[in-house]
Amino acid sequence: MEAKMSIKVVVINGPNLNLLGKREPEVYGSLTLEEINREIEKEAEKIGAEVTFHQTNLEGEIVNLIQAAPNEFDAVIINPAGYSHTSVAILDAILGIDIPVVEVHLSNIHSREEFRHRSITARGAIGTISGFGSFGYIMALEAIVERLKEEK
Ligand code: CA2
Repeated sequence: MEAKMSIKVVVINGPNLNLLGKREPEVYGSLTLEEINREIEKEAEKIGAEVTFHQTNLEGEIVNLIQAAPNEFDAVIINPAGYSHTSVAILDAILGIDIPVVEVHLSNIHSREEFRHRSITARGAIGTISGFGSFGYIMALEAIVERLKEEK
């Protein structure tokens, strides 16, 4: 019998998201990044996906992670955090890979300060989820699994 292959997804979180749960809970929720990752992992197990997590405060490291993603993974979930609004380098890295990328924001970037309304990096994503807190990562995972099933 052929073994069922699970969909492999890398979750990349950008600068300051290591502070989740420790400051600004009214904006970003009270869960730590570790707790959010456990929630994503639980969902992944249910739907037959495998998830790997990275958090970095460094723009170039995000670029490296995105470039390397297709060697190991079927899709990327990314919250580029503050770099969403500034980083052409991260956008270019996303545009340079041929696996689906979903952008997630915990907060609703459109209801916040004007400088957050535009995400430069989102142009490279198949879709963006913003404003649903940590549940956004779960939605992103489900969207990816559905999209990859459709493509088969
Ligand atoms: O809503 C999101 O997920 C953001 O990507 C979060 C970024 C922000 O710059 C984007 O506009 C929207 C900021 C992440 C900072 O996270 C912190 C968490 C706790 C305490 C301080 C910062």
